[in-house]
Amino acid sequence: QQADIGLIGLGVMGANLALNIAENGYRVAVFNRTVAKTHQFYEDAGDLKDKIVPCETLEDLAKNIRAPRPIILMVKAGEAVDEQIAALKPFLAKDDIIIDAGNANFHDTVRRLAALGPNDPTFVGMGVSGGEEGARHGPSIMVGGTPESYARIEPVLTAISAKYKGESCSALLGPDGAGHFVKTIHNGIEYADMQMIAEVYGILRDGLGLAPDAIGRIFEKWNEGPLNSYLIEITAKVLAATDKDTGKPAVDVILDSAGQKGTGRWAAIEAQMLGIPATAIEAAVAARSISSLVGERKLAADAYGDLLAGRKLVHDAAFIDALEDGLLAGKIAAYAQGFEVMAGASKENGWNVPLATTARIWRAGCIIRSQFLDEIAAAFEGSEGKNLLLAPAFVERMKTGSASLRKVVAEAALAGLPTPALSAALNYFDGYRQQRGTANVIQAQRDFFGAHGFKRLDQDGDFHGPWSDVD
Ligand code: NBP
Repeated sequence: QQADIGLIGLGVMGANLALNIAENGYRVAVFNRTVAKTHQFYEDAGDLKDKIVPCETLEDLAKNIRAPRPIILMVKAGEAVDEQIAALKPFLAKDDIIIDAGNANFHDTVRRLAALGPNDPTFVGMGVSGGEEGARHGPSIMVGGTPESYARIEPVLTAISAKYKGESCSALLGPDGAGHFVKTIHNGIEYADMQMIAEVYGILRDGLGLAPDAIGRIFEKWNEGPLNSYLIEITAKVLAATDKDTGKPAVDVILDSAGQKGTGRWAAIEAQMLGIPATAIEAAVAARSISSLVGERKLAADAYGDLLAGRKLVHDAAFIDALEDGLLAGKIAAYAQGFEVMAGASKENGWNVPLATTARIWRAGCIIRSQFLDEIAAAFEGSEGKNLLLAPAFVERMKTGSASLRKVVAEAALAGLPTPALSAALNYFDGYRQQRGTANVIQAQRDFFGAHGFKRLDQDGDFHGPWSDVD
């Protein structure tokens, strides 16, 4: 019996996705560059073996899938994808669909689609989030492609995707690179969210002198309120864990240098290219870069010493509440930025990315999944194209939440504790709501040194200033 679908790449994500597909009743033909991994995967598949067809060659893989063939590529992003497409093409027909499910840069997805000839198979760029666990039991799936391609793979994607109150977390978000672009911004938002949580952890650790288990209990409590989310939940768990070798809290033996594979940086780069502020995401990327300067940070710590003579913050219930509220306000501003970048890219590329749907398919399965995204989805219903900060429900929240965020950022600054993402979020909010900004001075400076001209508040047209009159 031929398989319903193929999957190439039995690494962490591919193997789990293949088992998920099999468990949902679809027969899946699998191939991996290193053939031994294919056999091992089959041997370990247990009850699901009869739904899996292990293949040693790509020709074998193509023969074992019912035409027209959908084939998921889950290999390392970059050249490996181009190599696999080239190797696979000779065995495929026009109606087949290659689905790149890795973390591709959307520019590559657009290029790959454009490079296909009229008799080549179709190409779909699909972002998958949720890590290993999501791939196995239900990821969030962000698809870029034609409606025809999506219609053909929709049943299997719907079946394997995460469900939020019964609703599938898989959707077609636009043509060509739209799915991979949205996945990139998802990861950028994920960076900002993680960074803001880490900043609050830093305030609790260094500003209030709390131990990891005490901080963990605070996060655990917050997880029952409006901050309820996967990231808060795992942070509480991480803080409660004990290192087996030393008996110390696990977080206390982990080097404070964050890794990054590049998607957060791509999000910041794309935002810059579009000219759309994503300062909380940029701050989060930069914070990871600073974290990696382990040796230099030691030198700087020695050079500057404790500038604030160990100034501690006041530990009371009101400040803990402000941290909770402030973190939520920071999140609102950071998510607003991420959605603005998607709206901008959507406009620029003519994608028509549905923002409410995007928020909906992030409610479960992905790393930033949360109750909060349900509120974002509701805010975008009927008001697509508007900054989240202008949605009435969020205006109400920010009216009070911004005061908490301000308190947190101000207190942290006075105690010498870094809050790059939280303060970026606050500054974005304050800049965005400032009717009379300060760019009048910038325009005057530009006109002074470069005769760039400026607009006036009281007259139409372009003007130059009286700069020659001043010394
Ligand atoms: P792994 O490192 O676990 O697996 C990589 C896979 O790519 C293996 O099957 C490997 O084959 C294959 N591969 C490589 Br490497 N180079 C190849 C080449 N030149 N030709 C053919 N196959 C090649 O990665 P993973 O974590 O499963 O990630 C896969 C994709 O999913 C990546 O794009 C990643 O960014 C994305 N992603 C990962 C996560 C996550 O949480 N890990 C989440 C969301 C998306 P081999 O066995 O022969 O080496």
